[in-house]
Amino acid sequence: MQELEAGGAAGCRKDFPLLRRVFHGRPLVYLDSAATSQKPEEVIAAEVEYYSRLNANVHRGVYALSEEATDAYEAARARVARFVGAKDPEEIVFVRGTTEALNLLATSWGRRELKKGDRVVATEMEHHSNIVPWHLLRGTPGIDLEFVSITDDGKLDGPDFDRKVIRGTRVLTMTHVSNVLGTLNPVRELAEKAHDAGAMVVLDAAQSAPHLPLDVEKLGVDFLAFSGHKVLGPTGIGVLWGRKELLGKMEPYMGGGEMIVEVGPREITYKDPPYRFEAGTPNVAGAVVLSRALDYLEKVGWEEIQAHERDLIRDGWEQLRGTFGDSIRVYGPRPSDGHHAVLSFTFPRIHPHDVASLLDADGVAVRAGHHCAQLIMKRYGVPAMTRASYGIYNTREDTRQLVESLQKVVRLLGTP
Ligand code: C6P
Repeated sequence: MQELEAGGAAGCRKDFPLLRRVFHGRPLVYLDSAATSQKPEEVIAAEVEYYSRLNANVHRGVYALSEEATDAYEAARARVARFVGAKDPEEIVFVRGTTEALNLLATSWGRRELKKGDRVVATEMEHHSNIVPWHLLRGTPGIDLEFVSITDDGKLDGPDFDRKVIRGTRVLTMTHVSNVLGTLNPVRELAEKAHDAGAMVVLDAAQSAPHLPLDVEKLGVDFLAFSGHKVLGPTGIGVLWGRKELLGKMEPYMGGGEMIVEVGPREITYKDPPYRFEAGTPNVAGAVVLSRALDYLEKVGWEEIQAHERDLIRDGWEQLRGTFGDSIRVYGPRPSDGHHAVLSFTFPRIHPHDVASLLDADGVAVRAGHHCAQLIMKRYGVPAMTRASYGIYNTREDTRQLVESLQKVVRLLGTP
C-alpha cells in the first residue's frame, strides 16, 4: 500500500504546533482525536486576531466595533449553515457543544411535545450525551426509552431496528459515527424508516463532522448536533441545527439577556430562533474561530481527508491484527465495511487503563475507559477498552509507534 505521507491530508501535520511537543523524552504520538482534535496554526491565529481586533459584545452596541463583532458572529452562523447543508442560517443555534445541543433539544422539544408512554428509540452505540438527556424524560413526562441492539461486528441490528422503530415512535435519536466502534450508520435509510413510522430524527454528528461532509437534506434528519473542538475548532462552542418549523415550536431552554422581545411583570415574548436559544452573551470568539476551522478543513478537502483516513484505519486494523493475531480483540466493523477514525481494542487479562498508562510512557496518547458509552461495554462484556483515534494529521508512522509500544506492554504484562 502506498504511504500517503508526503502530500494529501497528512501533509498538513506541520500546521499543528502541538504535535511537535515531546513527552517523557519521546515525540508525542497523538491518537486521541475523538476526545478532542488538535488545532492548526491558522485557527490559533484566528483566536488571537479575534481578541486583538474584533472583541465586543454582539447584538447590543450601536458603535462600529460591536457591529463588526455582530457581523462576524452572524457570518460564522452562515458558514456553519453551509458546512451542514442547511437552507437557512437561522436554523443554526450556537451552543457549548454536542452535549448542550442534545440537552437543549430533549428538554425544550421533549418536555413540550412528549407525553407519558411516548416511545423514544436510541441505539446501544450512543454516547451518554445522547442517552442521559432522554433518560431524564423517563421521569417526567414518563417516556418509554428503547435501544436498538448492536451486532457482534459493531453494526446496528437491522431486524431489531424494525422491531423497535414501530408505528407511533416519536423520536429516533442516533449517532452518525460511533465514538467507540467507528461504525458509520446508514442514516438516510434509517431516517426514512423512522419518518414512515411517524418519528422525528435526531443525529449526533460529533464523530462524523471531523471526518466526512455533512448534508442535512441528504441525510434526511430533523436535528443534528456537533462540537467545535472535534473539528479543529475551539472548546466551548458547538452547534444544534434544526428544521425551522420545529425550532419555531420550541420553548426557550435558558432565560436571560437578548433572547426576548419584551418582558413585563406578568407577560413575556421571546425572539424567534435561533436567538431564543442563545440567552446571555454568546461565545462570539468560539463561533468566529470555529468558522475558520471549517474553512481549514474544507481547504484540505473532503476527498483528501477521507482517502487519508480510510488508509489509516485499514493500515491500523491490519497492523494490530497482523501483530497480535487472536490475542487482541479489535471492535467494530471491518475497514471495508465503513469503519471510521477510531480503533478500540482489548487484550485478555490486561486492563485497558494499564495499556494506556504504559503507552503514555512512550509518548503515545490514547484513551482508555468506557468512553462515555457504557451500553457498548455491556454489549461486549468488558468494563473498558483502549482506543486509538485518528485525525487528519496522523500518519501510519503513528500507528507503527503505537504497535511497537503495545508489543512492550504485552511482553511486560504477559499475555501469550
Ligand atoms: N466524545 C470521546 O472521547 P461534547 O463533550 O459535548 O463535545 O461531545 C459529546 C459527545 C457526543 N456524542 C459523541 C458520539 C461523542 O463522541 C461525544 C464526545 C468524546 O469519545 C468525549 S467523551
